Amino acid sequence: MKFPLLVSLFASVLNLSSETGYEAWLRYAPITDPAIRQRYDALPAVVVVAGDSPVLEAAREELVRGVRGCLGRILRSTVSLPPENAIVLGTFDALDRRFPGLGAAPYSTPDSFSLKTVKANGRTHLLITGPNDRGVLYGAFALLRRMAGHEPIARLDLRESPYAPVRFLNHWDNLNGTIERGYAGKSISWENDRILEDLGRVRDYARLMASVGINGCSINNVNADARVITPSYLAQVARVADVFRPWGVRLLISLDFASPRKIGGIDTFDPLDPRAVEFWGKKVDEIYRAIPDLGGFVLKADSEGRLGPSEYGRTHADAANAVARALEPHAGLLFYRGFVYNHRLDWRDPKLDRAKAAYDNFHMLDGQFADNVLIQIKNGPIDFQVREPPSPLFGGLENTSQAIELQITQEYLGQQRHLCFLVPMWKETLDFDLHVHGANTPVKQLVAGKIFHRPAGGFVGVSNVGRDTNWLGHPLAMANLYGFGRLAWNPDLGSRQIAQEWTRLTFGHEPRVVATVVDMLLASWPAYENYTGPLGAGTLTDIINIHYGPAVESSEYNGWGQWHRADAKGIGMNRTVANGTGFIGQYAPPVALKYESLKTCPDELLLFMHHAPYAHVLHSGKTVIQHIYDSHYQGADQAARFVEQWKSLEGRMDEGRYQETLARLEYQAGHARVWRDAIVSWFLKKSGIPDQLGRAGHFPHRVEAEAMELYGYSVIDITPWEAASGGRAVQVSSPGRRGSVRFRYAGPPGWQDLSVQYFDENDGASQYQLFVAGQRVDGWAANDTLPSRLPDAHTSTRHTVCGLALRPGDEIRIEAVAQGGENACLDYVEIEPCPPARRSR
Ligand code: GCV
Repeated sequence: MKFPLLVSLFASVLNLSSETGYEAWLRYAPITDPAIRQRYDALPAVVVVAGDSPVLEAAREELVRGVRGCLGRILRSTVSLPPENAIVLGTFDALDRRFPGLGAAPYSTPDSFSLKTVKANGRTHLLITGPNDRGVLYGAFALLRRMAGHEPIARLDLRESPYAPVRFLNHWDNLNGTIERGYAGKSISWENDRILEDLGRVRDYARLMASVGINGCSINNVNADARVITPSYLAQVARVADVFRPWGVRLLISLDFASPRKIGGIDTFDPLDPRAVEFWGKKVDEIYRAIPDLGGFVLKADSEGRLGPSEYGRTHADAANAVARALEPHAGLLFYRGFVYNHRLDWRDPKLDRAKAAYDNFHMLDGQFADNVLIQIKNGPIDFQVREPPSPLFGGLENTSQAIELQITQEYLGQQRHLCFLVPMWKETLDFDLHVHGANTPVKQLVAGKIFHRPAGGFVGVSNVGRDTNWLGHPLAMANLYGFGRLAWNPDLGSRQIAQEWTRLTFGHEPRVVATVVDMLLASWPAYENYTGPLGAGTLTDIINIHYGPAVESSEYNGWGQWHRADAKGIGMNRTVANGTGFIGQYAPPVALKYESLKTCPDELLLFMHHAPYAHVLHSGKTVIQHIYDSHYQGADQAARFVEQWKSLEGRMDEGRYQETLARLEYQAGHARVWRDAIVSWFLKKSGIPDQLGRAGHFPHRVEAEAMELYGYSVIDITPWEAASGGRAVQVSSPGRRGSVRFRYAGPPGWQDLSVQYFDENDGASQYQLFVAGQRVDGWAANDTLPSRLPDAHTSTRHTVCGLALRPGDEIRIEAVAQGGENACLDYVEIEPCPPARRSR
């Protein structure tokens, strides 16, 4: 660090005591700059609430809390208008009744709000109003967001309405407390088949949801356990609904479609069988007795092994309507998932295509669904890959309501170990014009029901926050939850604006921090795409199970249909109408024409739409194969740059979040190299075409572990082979579970960084020590919890020791003690010159 004194002075001015991330964007950090504080001098000291609902009470409490946090002032609460300026909270009706003459002009869209400064009887009041209590609550949060964002609030006259009525979250929490595709600890609601006793965290989560306008949340996995709607569970689930309620969040439940048979005491779940119909009628009435304001249900049927209407030869409309009709009297909604596909496709048949499934299954049923059914459609036609076109089904439903499903939890996108800000990706889909009937029909308008005037519609985000203190594991991942809420409220907001808002609220207003974090956020999805899946081919990860590290062939030769068809000559799915699967024909002509032709298909989706030879020249002027090489090197470099960018913020934020983020970014930089090397090596071997820049397959700074002197170690093959340098690694094989590897340094004398690439499985915590010329220079434990118990692409990781003064002939020795199921596997050692900047410090 160049100016330690300056930085520490700066830190003390900013009061940088450690934060955990638990408060997320609702920190209400003290405003210390007098020029900024002055903006709030005229804020009234009194808050008046017209009405006494729990939601209004939450709004009042939040205002008191926020103003106290930002300004250190405690607002006085009253129920009648005081003889001084006041903040007045209430619905338009209540304000009109209680304080006629204040001039709150009504506005009818549910959940909308108005913030208005009015003059009455010589006083200046700030009115926070809306057509319903929830709108008032959102108005309170909006005011506080402005204040925490250091924006002026004088002479306010602001109105906002949500873009769509549905702004919901889904959770894939299992009743035992685990979370399918959750990467931040256990469920905040469930444990051991019960709802947790202490729902404090659920309450704080509901507050976070409300603060960005989220108004519904399902709390159990779409791979649903039928027991969730049995009486003993319902009583517990109702407790969560009670905690959500003051925050205007309605609870939803995921259903098992086979419930009539599994828990209903009948031998059928045929949606047209009167006994099943009767089951749903009675069951839904019973559920609403327990939770009168239930938002409705989410239903995954006939998908990935879930039972559904196909069991009886019935349609998805039959299935949906059987449940929806029972919901109708209660004004409940049924979210029927469009994620229906056959995962036992014959991979040898070039005409079969999983991407076609959603449209094929639902388009022909358009108009047959009850009005309270929404088809919940994933953003792309496959499954949350790093790059997909919009699902054509968004344009295929004119007489059926729909909602878009976006994934906040980063299943295929780095599982919150990698930084990947998803708002720009979501916006590409939302802004995409599907040209339905040749008209201007962006996805956001279709899903909101604006184009075909549907009664319902909107946005669903798969959240999967967990019990990690900072909710999503990576301190920067909460930008995705925030961004989802903001886009669901207003999809016209820009990615940069959302990134800036979030950064300011989360890390404060120091200009360098804001600029750097925003830059990193905006660069992160392109970087992740660069080092994972090129040109729309898919994420190139292990698709069978973990969905994390590279595994190029895992998507091939099986029925899951995430094929990219890479072979010795080319890569990509031919989805053309002319001679491919015909998927492109599911789009309206202007879109289909663009994708069908190699001339107009955008590079980034080329391999989603076409099978192209490696020598095919892209619009960028590069060949496909050279793009694969270049983008992977570029992406890994970008990931390395994130570390340097972050380090430039040291001392400019609290130590806790600084260090936690740094650790994740350093890990990411190492894993991005694993990705780079795996993909590049695989394509080099498969295509036989060399990298024009000579990088692929050449690792001049690397010494393979299998080429070292081994003591108590033996060589093993790694699966998939591209997960390890040279396809092989070494593991401890001595009965004492100890071993060492050695080699002589043969490079020039000088300052060097030495990286040990090893496998940190989650079934042990092996110990390593590094010796250089007989001197112990470092030691560490392989005690991370990466998502595999094998030495593979998910566990390959890197430990770097910087600034070693190496001399030719030095013995480099690693001594290891294996522990648990882990065999202290080593892949290679890489020795690279220290960057000059670091050397000079
Ligand atoms: C909840 C993907 C995920 C599954 C998930 C499924 C779905 O296939 O890998 O874990 O199941 O999507 O969305 O239903």
